[in-house]
Amino acid sequence: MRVGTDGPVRTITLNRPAALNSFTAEMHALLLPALDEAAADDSVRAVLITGAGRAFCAGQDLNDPGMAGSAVDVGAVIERHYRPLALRLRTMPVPVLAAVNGVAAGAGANFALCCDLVVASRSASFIQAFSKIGLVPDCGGTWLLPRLVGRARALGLAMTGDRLAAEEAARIGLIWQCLDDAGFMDGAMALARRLAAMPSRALAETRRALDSAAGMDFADALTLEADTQRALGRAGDFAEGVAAFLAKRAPRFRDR
Ligand code: T3D
Repeated sequence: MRVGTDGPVRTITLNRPAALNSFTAEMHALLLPALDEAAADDSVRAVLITGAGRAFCAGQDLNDPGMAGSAVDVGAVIERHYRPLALRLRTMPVPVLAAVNGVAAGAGANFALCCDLVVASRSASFIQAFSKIGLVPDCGGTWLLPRLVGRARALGLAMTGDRLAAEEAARIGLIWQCLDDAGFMDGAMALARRLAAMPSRALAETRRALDSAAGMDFADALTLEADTQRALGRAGDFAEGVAAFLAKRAPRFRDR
């Protein structure tokens, strides 16, 4: 795995291209601490995750002796690695962007979908590969898929395991945007920099409020909005955003 810094953007590149960046126990042991470290570093205001080579991530490495095979408790693997990873992504204090540069399969697809924004290159694709090996979607897939694209499409994708092209993924709302292959990483980095210049705390609260409201009735969601706005209204970024608007200048957000 490669971890880099581009101003306020922390970049994490899955780096096992020969095996399409599939997850091993060793990779998990690097990935979660890298996210924890980005979360703890106040200079980081956005995280961009991508893959080296022609793939984003092919999910679980089916050859990894530490994690696959009939003797392995697959549920324990999920509890040990994928659950903490998914929860970490959904509680980051800054926005997380998945730049899906190629195929994203199995837990690799849902790992991307756990991120706040997903952009994919036109040649990329998403595969819910689980059904082909006798499993159900994991890494948050059962929760995310129906919420993103509705039950009919979620079941279609999960049961068939068919490849979904990036353009179609954007059209049906599975991801944010499909970008041309040429200049893909520049486009993704430009979006990450844009997010990094925004009020991080408000963006993280936006994610939290949307995720929480999904399990609430309308009245409770309105209460959550009021509570969240009350807290954000007392924070520095709100004062800065209003002051910058009135002074017709660019804001300098600092809260996290
Ligand atoms: O413990 C547990 O298992 C629980 C956790 C489960 C979570 C999961 O993610 S389950 C789903 C696991 N992932 C898959 O089932 C996807 C398997 N891969 C594929 O279906 C295909 O590789 C792709 C559709 C992603 C890409 O196809 P293609 O034709 O572009 O590439 P390829 O030729 O199949 O793969 C290139 C190489 O990567 C190849 O190695 P080789 O022959 O050149 O030495 C292939 O074996 C390797 N590779 C691809 N995916 C994986 C992999 N090696 C290990 N694990 C993989 N998941």
